[in-house]
Amino acid sequence: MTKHEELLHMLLNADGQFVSGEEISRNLSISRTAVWKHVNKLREMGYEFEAVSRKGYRLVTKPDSIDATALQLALNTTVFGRKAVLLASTSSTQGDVLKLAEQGQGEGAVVIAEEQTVGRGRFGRKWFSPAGKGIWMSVLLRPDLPLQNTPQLTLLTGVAVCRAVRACTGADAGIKWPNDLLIDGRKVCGILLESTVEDHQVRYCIAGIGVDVNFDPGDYPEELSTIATSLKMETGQTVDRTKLAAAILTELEQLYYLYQNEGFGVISALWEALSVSINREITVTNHQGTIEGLAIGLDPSGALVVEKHSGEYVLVISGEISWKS
Ligand code: BT5
Repeated sequence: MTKHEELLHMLLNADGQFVSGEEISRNLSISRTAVWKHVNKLREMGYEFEAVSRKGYRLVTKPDSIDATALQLALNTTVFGRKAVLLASTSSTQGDVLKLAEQGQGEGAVVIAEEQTVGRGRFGRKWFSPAGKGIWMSVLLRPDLPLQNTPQLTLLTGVAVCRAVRACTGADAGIKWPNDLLIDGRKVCGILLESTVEDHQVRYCIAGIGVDVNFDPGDYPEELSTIATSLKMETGQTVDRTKLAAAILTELEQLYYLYQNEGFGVISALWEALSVSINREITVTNHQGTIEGLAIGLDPSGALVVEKHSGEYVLVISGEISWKS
């Protein structure tokens, strides 16, 4: 950690209380003048402090944007997010991570943007990603996997985001098969997993995660206003996007290593426990047509098992599901 990161760590840990200049200078082994210089460096990064003689410094506000230093301090990972590129604006973080992957960047590298101008969903759909309102993030994965198992990574990513959202905000988020997080029937997060393949083996995957964090109702365009929601709208609280991004990456790393060591079974059980799609009468629409039946659970490969009204079981690996509310 650099000195200003250490200083930030101390002030963040003080939870809004004063930390004396003397204590900072002792802990960081720097002079009082150097403390002042590092405080000013943090001010330039958007942090605001109250400085009172004989009391010291108190952190008053953090920058509104997702902050690189605070992200590193909040991460509880060894690899995921340790290489992080933070951008004010980009077309899509998926494309940025693709470039990193092609340059040979290692697993766990992340691009997070304040805004995406051409954010995308599945099947060429658009993902609305206005500045400062959400987490628009892509993560590079280099799993040793056959192509047919990549849907498991979509499910794993959904579990990671759902756990992080619940832990950080208390919101009652659930997973709609395969890739949406819903709160009270409205979409709060979408996941897009894209894979690059060679000889039926995955070269790398890019897990794209979009979470609507601090939207107010008026921030949505009309077509999303009845189907989407944000964590702020659901909890009534502005959510610290940096902490939430760090929590997502921390969950993602833990689950990803668990998956690599123990296989899909444990991820599948976690997914089923967080799912809002299981035990529902659903309609599945995909390129093969439409299927109606009861969603039973996941099979060992990660496909959704649906019991049709005829009693026949079908496995669904891609598509869209819907149900009557
Ligand atoms: C998804 O697709 O839900 C995947 C979304 C992935 C977005 C992330 S952000 C970081 C990374 N970079 C990208 O460019 N993408 C990834 P799908 O299941 O196809 O859902 C798309 C549909 O969700 C749209 O057709 C809209 O109906 C709805 N939608 C669009 N923007 C939304 C938003 N901000 N919140 C809620 N719903 C939205």
